[in-house]
Amino acid sequence: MTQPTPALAAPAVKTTCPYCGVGCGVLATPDGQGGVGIAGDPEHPANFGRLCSKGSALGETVDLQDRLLKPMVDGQAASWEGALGAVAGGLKRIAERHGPDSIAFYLSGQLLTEDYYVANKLAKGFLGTPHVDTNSRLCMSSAVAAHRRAFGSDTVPGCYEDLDEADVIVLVGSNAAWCHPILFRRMIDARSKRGTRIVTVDPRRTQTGEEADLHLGIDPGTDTALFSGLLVHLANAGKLDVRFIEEHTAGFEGAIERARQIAPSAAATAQATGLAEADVQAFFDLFAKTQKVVTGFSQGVNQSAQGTDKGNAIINCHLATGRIGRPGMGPLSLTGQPNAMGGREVGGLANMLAAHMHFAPEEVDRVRRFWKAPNIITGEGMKAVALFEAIERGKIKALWVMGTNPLVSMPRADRIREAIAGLDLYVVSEAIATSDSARARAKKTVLLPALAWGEKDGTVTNSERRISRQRAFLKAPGEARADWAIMGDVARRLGFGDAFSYRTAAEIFREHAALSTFENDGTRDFDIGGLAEITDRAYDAHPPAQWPLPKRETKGRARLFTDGRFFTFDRRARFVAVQPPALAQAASAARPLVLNTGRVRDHWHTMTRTGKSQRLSGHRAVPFVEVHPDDAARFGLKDGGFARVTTEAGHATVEVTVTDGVRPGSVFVPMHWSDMTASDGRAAALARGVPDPVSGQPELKATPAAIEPIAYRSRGYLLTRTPLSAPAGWWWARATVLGGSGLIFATQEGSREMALAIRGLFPGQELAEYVDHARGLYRCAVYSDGKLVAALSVAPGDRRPDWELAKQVFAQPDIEAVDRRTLLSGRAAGASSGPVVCACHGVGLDVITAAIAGGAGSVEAVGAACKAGTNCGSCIPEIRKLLPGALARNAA
Ligand SMILES: Nc1nc2c(c(=O)[nH]1)N[C@H]1C(S)=C(S)[C@@H](COP(=O)(O)OP(=O)(O)OC[C@H]3O[C@@H](n4cnc5c(=O)[nH]c(N)nc54)[C@H](O)[C@@H]3O)O[C@H]1N2
Ligand SMILES: Nc1nc2c(c(=O)[nH]1)N[C@H]1C(S)=C(S)[C@@H](COP(=O)(O)OP(=O)(O)OC[C@H]3O[C@@H](n4cnc5c(=O)[nH]c(N)nc54)[C@H](O)[C@@H]3O)O[C@H]1N2
Ligand code: SF4
Ligand SMILES: [Mo]
Repeated sequence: MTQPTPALAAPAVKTTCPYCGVGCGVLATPDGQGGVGIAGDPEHPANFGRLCSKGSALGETVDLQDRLLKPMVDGQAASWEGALGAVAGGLKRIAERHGPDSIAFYLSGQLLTEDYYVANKLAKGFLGTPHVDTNSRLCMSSAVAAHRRAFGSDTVPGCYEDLDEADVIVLVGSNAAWCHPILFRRMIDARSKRGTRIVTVDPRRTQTGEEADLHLGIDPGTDTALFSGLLVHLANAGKLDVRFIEEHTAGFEGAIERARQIAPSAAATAQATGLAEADVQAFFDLFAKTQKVVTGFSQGVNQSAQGTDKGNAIINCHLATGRIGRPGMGPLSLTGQPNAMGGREVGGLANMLAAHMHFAPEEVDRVRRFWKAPNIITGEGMKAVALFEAIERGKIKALWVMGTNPLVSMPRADRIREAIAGLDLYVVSEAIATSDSARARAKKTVLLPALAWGEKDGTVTNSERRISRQRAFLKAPGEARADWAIMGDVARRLGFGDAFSYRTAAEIFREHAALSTFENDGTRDFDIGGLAEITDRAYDAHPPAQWPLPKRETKGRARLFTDGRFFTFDRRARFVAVQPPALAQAASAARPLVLNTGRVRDHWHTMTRTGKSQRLSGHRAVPFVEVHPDDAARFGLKDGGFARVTTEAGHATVEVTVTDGVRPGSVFVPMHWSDMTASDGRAAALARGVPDPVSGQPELKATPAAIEPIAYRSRGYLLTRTPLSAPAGWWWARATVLGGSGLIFATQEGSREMALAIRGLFPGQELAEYVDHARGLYRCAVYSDGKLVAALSVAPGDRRPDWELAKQVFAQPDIEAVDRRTLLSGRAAGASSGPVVCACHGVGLDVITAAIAGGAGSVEAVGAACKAGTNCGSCIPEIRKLLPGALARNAA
């Protein structure tokens, strides 16, 4: 097990944020009582002391509520002995009866490198199953495939400093303002310092698009046309780097020929992408005349049925201009998860072996010898979508899920649940007992309690190839153990003890580093041989470092391909002739809309962690669908009302947000809500997930969908000190509030029935009520020993509940008489501050608009007036949008 650092009066521990791929350094100061103070690490080169809203709120997520603290077998608490025996025994039996390839692992880009390494080694080298895939398949496998096609290796050529030094930053399919906030602030800083221009390419006008100098709101899925058009323009305008193309690349002729077929001119590009020709021309000119261009790309590119081609269309433009491997320029894949890159390094994807090696016979042999592996696999395994289909067909009998929640994140998630039910053995390594995937059941189900952030120890690699330490600063709670240690015990029970006798994370890291450099000699990009003999002490103290870091080097390299030499056999990069956009999502009468899915600012994925934070739960409290005003009119939807969204895969019922930020014909649903946090809000149940033919990454941004309004008789909210389950038949969403838990609900019951129901829920307690059944209104505050324990408000179904005021009152248990009146009247003595914009200081919309009305004319002035935006800055784009003149700065 890992060594927890002493908890009492401890100094700040340097660690790394467990959320996005920016990989910010965090200073964690444990308070000795299980809590922790959080600050940005001023010395970490990813963030230099800054943290976004999610990072800043980490302290609110380390409590033990809902934690899985004991192993469980078929719903019963079990000893470690019993649980490990069930896992090892089950795996052995299934391998003997059906062959090792009836066993699968589904891993995660949130595992530490050490955990990931052990899982991969156990499965691919010792159990002998190739079916090891990871949620990174859903995240950046198209970027991996595009890198490999272009560079011969999965290499991110550049680094964050390139963003500081760029003159133009193009963000394709990236809402960096919300998803990579600290990097986005670096981009905004570059704009203030050197006038860097920011261009966004996204069918939605997100907060990132709002901040951009030029926003290109393309038709969904048409990126290959845009970048083909750009390649043609660069050629026609004489902007090619002919020498670079000749000396360092191959395949230009085929690529340009194809590009000319797809988008021969700016006019044709405009036609193919749905953009105005002037905008296309402005983008082409800007790109052509600027040497220092970084093109950042994320899920609008990767999560696409043509994701790999989209990536290569972008890389083509950088190769054609020689803009790669030099400061301030290059393609930059923005990785999502904290250790997406570490997973690639160990070979966690089904089409990789280990340490950036694949399945050439000499590679297989090399890894076999290094691991002394008795059962090394010789070819690729199934990728996530195919893997779950094989589970459904009964081909896979045992599945071990680690650090991911596929019931909420895999496309066609309803089918995933059924598939799992048919497994002979389902093992889940989890930190949270109540996650949807931990609550699923198979013929035999084993839950293994994992250490979580703050308790575990190891390394993660961020988007710029920088390896940073995550360090433990809290005691291991309950019986939770490190994922690698759990796997080591299973391996021992299977008879592989010698190869898995690790006692520390450092030991695993050394082996991983040694493999990276084993018979490498510069043939493989991933080489951290310089760390292969790192001592335990040096590992503990290790500062963030970029790879490659080969033997005899002490400092990692910031950039690759500086000499124009790549990892293909002839050392030349490859242009790729991409396919024209396939408009697979062409509207049908039954499903006339295109469903896009993605993220909100303050939640992380399936909310098992950010859902614990009241600060982070304020910004968006319920699952929603964004609809353009034209579509709202067309389908009879009202802002704040409800809609049922249906696709061939499933359905969801969510609140409607009418906004012209989405295009007509396109709707957006966030991915975060699960059965744990909402009655019917899972975006993954809706996504159809057609895989990209090259990478196997499923399309999560374009599923044909239908939408219809749904009406409820009543709506309201219920605040309680401890979470309460909503009765069956309610629509509900749960959010953490200060001092307790909140439900926002809608029902077909009237205020009269609701009044009866609440009395039934709190028998014998003191109820203060406001009743006006004639108008469908009922409010109630429940007191126990004079302390406020619950508050309920019910109103007719056409009113969106506003609970900001009630939440403020509920925050303290001993409330004043005025506040008692406030709860019942629904009106404040003071005013409600409106929906939260600034999560750090809890500043609401109404307070910010009041500050602006009072004369605050800039982000800084708003900050001075009400503190909003003065801590992490994640809300600055939203504040800027509220300022007078915000609309005026939309020009190119
Ligand atoms: N707040 C927050 N931040 C996160 C995460 C989180 O859960 N919450 N998760 C992390 C992870 S794992 C990831 S992978 C990243 C994802 O980070 P992003 O990729 O920035 O986030 P998404 O919201 O998934 O999608 C980005 C954008 O792609 C757009 N898009 C859809 N279709 C197309 C298209 O055809 N072309 C183009 N050009 N754009 C399109 C969407 O409209 C959306 O605005 O975020 C990371 N950071
Ligand atoms: N519709 C739609 N679906 C999507 C996406 C989308 O944009 N749209 N995006 C996709 C992308 S890019 C991603 S990355 C995925 C993310 O989807 P998931 O990986 O499913 O989401 P998480 O909530 O991050 O799941 C991590 C799980 O690991 C648990 N956990 C936390 N710490 C530990 C630990 O130390 N050890 C172990 N064993 N478990 C731990 C958490 O409690 C949680 O249940 O979703 C994908 N799905
Ligand atoms: S940008 Fe925010 S979520 Fe991402 S690593 Fe930094 S603090 Fe964490
Ligand atoms: Mo991701």
